[in-house]
Amino acid sequence: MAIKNITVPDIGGATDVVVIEVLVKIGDAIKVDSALLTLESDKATMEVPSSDEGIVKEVKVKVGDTVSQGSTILVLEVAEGKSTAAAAPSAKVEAVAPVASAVAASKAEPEPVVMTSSHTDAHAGPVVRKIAHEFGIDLKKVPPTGPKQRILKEDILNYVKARLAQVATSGAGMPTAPTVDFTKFGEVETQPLSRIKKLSGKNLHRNWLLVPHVTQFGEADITELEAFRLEQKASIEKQGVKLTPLIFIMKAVASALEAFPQFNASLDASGENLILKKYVHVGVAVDTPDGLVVPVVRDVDKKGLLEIAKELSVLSEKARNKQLTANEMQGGCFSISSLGGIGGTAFTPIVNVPEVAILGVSKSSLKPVYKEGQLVPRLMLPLSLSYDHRVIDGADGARFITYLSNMLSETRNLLL
Ligand code: CAO
Repeated sequence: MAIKNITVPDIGGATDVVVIEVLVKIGDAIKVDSALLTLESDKATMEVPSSDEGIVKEVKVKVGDTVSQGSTILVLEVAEGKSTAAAAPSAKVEAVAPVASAVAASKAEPEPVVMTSSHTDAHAGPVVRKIAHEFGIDLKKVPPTGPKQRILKEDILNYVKARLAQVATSGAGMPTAPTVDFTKFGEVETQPLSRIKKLSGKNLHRNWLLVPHVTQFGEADITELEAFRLEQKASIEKQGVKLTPLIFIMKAVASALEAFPQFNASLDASGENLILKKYVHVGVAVDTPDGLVVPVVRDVDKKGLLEIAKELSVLSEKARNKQLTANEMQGGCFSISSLGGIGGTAFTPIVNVPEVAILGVSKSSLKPVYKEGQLVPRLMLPLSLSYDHRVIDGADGARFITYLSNMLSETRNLLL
């Protein structure tokens, strides 16, 4: 090992140039061409590279000092035989494009001192400019903390860290949930998620993040509809078909989609156009032991109640037996998620992208309703309409659910 003084090379004849940045500290392992100092003269800023490779033993200058050619910058411990000649006195001062020049020098001779124009908008040295260039950062946006409003290396690194933290909290880069060892609290069993759950989980998560959801709640008086349904039920069941409230709801939804075409639509890839659909295909969420699937009943607007009931029964049976084809789950315009056979009063369904709205149906119940001057028991059906607020305004959401409730309240609306 040998000890060597590293000095300021030829800096174009400039003397008493101010040190505005010291880029190394004791203990640093530096290579030939590593940037050591940033100097600033009246005309320009310049970075001083190392002429040797080794470990920094002592730093002889600090910010604010003035240096000239030959001033000692630091003391370097260099490996025997690795020491090069003193920094070539011929080292040039060049006014060059900062980023390109920082990487252009040959390793065979000391890298020329690089100057940057002091007339650029941001006040920063070549290393900072190189980082900014590589990360596509606009230096004007980086708050400077160096002397004379100079952007230091730490400034640009802090800026990058702050931007990354911003992205993480904005949802684009989701923060991860902590890993917990549940066995610390009691006995546990690990059960892998089904393939369907894994697939639908990803889609639900994406839809939840992508769509600004609003859920509009409503109630339909289905007293008459239920009386009609019970009248028909027995004869229809003889044909092996179940006439549940859901079939009437599908028919009412088809009518509402025709009345409010923006609900029967999708945003195009640019997000700037609405694609209005001239067909009415309705998806129905079906609960299976492996998870949720959404088969699609096509042309609901053109089909009668019995035909819809038959199709839904075939599709839900296929869903539960894992026999649905990809085609039977594609092309939906709007989805219905019915928990009416189970219970609950209301919920907030997640829009099934690229659709723009979904209807949640809960269990109907008898409620006292004030009608024509007196309280009467009516069978009320809770409805929850979630929609994509980028496409549908609150007023239209309320109009859609009101229309739907009126359709369901007047049975003949659905039969005509
Ligand atoms: N209010 C009161 N009763 C209702 C009702 C409602 N809104 N909806 C259905 N019912 C009754 C039915 O009339 C039926 O009773 P009867 O046998 O006495 O006639 C019973 O509840 C069961 O109905 P069903 O569930 O078999 O039939 P459906 O047509 O209502 O639903 C299907 C079909 C496939 C949608 C359903 O079986 C299903 O899978 N539902 C779950 C969907 C789901 O999980 N959604 C959540 C998605 S979000 O995670």
